[in-house]
Amino acid sequence: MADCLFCKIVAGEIPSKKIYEDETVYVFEDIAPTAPVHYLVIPKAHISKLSDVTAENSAVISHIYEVIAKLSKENEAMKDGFRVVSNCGESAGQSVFHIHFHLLAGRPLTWPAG
Ligand code: DGP
Repeated sequence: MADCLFCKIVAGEIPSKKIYEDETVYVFEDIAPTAPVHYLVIPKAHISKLSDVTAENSAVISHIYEVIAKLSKENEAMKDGFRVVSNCGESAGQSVFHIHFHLLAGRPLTWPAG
């Protein structure tokens, strides 16, 4: 999508610190980390937000969770636990409208979220 920040990151037009990449998924460090591990896990193909997931495009979401599970086995900071968050819509705090999953670990994570 032409005007999407995360599409530009996937295309390499905007630099990012890559953690993982395969055919359909890209993982990179959040620019403003809130935990020692704060990655953004995104599909390469543009989906704006979680409420736009359908039977036609949901395979990549399932794959995203496989990637997260794989990363959790490889990263010592994730061994004791981690959190996955996807803000959907402005009132939930979504600021970039390319679906993304915050992957957080490396410090005690309190609950409930604010
Ligand atoms: P959200 O507020 O849930 O839509 O999360 C968007 C996240 O994207 C936020 O934690 C900051 C991050 N972010 C915004 N712009 C950039 C950027 O240019 N590069 C990187 N790596 N992260 C960004």
